[in-house]
Amino acid sequence: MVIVDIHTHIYPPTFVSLLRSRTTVPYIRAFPDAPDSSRLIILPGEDDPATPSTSRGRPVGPQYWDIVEKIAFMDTHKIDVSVISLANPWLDFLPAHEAGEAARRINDDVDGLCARYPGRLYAFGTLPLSAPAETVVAEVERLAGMKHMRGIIMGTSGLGQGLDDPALDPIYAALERHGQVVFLHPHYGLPASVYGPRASEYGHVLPLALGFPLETTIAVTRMLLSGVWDRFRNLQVLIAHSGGTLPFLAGRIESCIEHDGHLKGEGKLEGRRSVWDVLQKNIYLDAVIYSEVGLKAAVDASGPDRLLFGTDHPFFPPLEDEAKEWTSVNTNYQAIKVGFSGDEKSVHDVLGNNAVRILKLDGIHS
Ligand code: 5CU
Repeated sequence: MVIVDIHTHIYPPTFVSLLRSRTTVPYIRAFPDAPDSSRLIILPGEDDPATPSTSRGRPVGPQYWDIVEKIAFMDTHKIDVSVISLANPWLDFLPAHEAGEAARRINDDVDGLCARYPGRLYAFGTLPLSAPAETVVAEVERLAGMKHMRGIIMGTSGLGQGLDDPALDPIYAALERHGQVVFLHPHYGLPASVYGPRASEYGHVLPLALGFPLETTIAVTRMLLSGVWDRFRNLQVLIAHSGGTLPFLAGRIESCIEHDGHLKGEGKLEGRRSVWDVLQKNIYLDAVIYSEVGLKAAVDASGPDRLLFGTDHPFFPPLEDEAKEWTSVNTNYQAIKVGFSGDEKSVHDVLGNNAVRILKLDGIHS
């Protein structure tokens, strides 16, 4: 049996230097009242000066950037292969004139990290999405020829207007042409007002448990509504966190579309692909959902051959310093075992075989 982790992030050294050079979100720095540890501040709202610096963002250490730590984590959790990806917020924050060069540098850096561990590491590349579409397309083309790259990771903002923006069409076309999987991952959450005035009392729970999945669900629904998969019928998208809430809400989304008088009046219901059809032909889901209940919804929506194991490393580490194994990882392993109890083939498919097949991880045999 081969175990492949397709949801595992890295902030490679070039990106860490960039974050250390910044004073606005996203950035890495030590604070005067906790000078011995650096903190990574990435999410909107994490920079609130009213929050004590020791609970702003998250403590950050070598597990975020040192590939040796990634391999040690893989060994601890019996992971044979990882498909690493730059973590949020990717390059979304860079000015247009810096983004193309930064993407090339970071993608080369990540490809080089993979080369140090042949057969154990592959990667999703990063796109310079604040740059003009031609620059983004050029990086898609370049990534397609790089040895360890197996697709790209991106957030929900696209070129700044979301993933239903027609200006993304040349980029979707290039991704489809090269058969590159898009790993779609949230970052922005929901507007802070929905978390309420007491949000700062609740740590990161509301943005991470609810903001992330709903952001993802809204982004994908906008793609469906704008007909992205009607125009790009072979575009393959791997959605983080088992699709946000998409598997659970797909029926409701489909029904709301079918009952919408405006869409009918505009002729937008004719010939459209249903949400279910797209889920079964264009969408892969990771298994980062921490319970067999959510996992079953994901399997029912897209099928066991489209579900892929992941860990979200280096996020969600154990809170106890001495713990070796990560509860977050073991919870996902357990959900797969329980969710597919009595169906060993599906367990093996989800843990690794699907990733080997879908991402063409050459030379890896189960
Ligand atoms: O803990 C977090 O903030 C995160 C994050 O930012 N990105 C991610 O992929 N997982 C957890």
